[in-house]
Amino acid sequence: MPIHAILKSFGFDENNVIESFGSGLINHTWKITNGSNNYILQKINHHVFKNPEAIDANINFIGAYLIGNYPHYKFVKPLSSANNRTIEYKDGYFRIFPFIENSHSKDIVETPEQAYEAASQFGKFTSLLSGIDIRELQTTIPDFHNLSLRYTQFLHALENGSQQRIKKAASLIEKVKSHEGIVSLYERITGSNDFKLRVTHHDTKISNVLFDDNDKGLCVIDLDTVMPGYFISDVGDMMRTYLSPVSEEEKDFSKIVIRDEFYRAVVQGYYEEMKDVLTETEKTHFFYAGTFIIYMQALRFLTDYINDDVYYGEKYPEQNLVRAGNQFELLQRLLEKKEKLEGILYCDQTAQNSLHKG
Ligand code: GN1
Ligand code: MG
Repeated sequence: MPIHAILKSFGFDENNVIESFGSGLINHTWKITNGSNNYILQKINHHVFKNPEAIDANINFIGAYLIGNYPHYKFVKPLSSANNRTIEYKDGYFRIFPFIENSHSKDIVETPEQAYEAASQFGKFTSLLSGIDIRELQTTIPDFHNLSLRYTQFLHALENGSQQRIKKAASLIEKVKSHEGIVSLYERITGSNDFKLRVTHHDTKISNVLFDDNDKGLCVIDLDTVMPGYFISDVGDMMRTYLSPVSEEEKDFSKIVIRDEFYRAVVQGYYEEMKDVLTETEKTHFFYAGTFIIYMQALRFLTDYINDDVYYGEKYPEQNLVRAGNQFELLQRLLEKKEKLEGILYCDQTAQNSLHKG
C-alpha cells in the first residue's frame, strides 16, 4: 500500500490511523493520526495537475516569502521528507501537512460573518503576496480560469462529444450561447492594463479556509491552484459558493436563491483587505466576478457532461448535467439582482457601514 511507504518516507513509524478526509472532487485526502499528532496526507491528482513539482515549488516559494515577511501569518507548511523534499512519489505524488490544532474548516457557509471572515482571508492572502514578482510563480494548471478557452472547449465538445447527451442538454446549450457577453467582457477586461495578474487562489470555497475556535478566519489552505490570475476568480468563486444556501449538487433548483447579506459580506471582507491593491477599474467589477465564475462553472460541468464525464466523473447518472443546470439557475438568480447588488460597492466610506453595525 503506497500510503504506508509514503508515511515512512516522511519519517512516520507504523502506528498510524488513516481516515479519508474532506469532500474535494480532484485530490484524495486523508487524516493521519500518529500518537497525539494529527496530519493531513494528500495525493495529488496527476491527470489534473500535470506538473506536481510546480505546485510544490509554488507552495515553498510562497511559504518562504510569508514566513520571512509576515511571521505572524499562519502559513501551513508542508512536512519535509527524509530526502528533504516536500513532495514524494509512490504510485502518485503525495505530501503531508500538519493538522492545525484548535482550527476547523466548514463545508457550508451559514452566516454572513463566516462569509466575511473567509473573504477577508482570501483578500489578505493576495494582498500580503502583492509584493512578489508574479513571474516567479508557476502556472499549475495552464488556462485554468481562461474563460475564452473554456468556451472553445465547449464548442469542441459540441462537435466531438456524445450526440445523445448534446440532445439532452439542448436547453442548457442555448443558455450558454445566450450569455456569450460574459465571455466577450472577460476578453476585454483581461486584455486591458487595468486588470492585473496577481497571486490568486482559484478555489475559494469555504472549506479552504481555516477558522479558529471563535469562528475567526485563520488562514487559507489548499494552495494547489495558487498561480497568477485575476481577482475576479477568487471573488467570483466565493459568490458562486457562498451566496446560495444550497450547493452545486442541489437538484431542487427552487432552493437556489441569492442572499444579499452574504454578497455584502463577500465584497466587504475582500475589499477591506484589497482596497489599496485593486485598480479603480477592478473595483467596479465585483458583480461581474460572480457572473464570470458561475458561468464558467456551468460551462465546465456541461462540457464534461457532453464529454462523458471524463474530468469530474459522476456519482449518479447525469450528475454533471444536474450540476450545470444548477449553476445556470444560480447565474439567472444573480443576474436578476444586478442593479440592487451593484449598489453594494465598497468605497472607504460605505465600508464603515459594517456588518457588525447591522
Ligand atoms: C474542483 O476538487 P475541488 O472540489 O477542490 C475544481 C474547481 C471547481 C470545483 C467544483 C482543479 O475543485 O475548479 O470549481 O471542483 N478544481 C479543479 O466543485 O478542477
Ligand atoms: Mg481544490
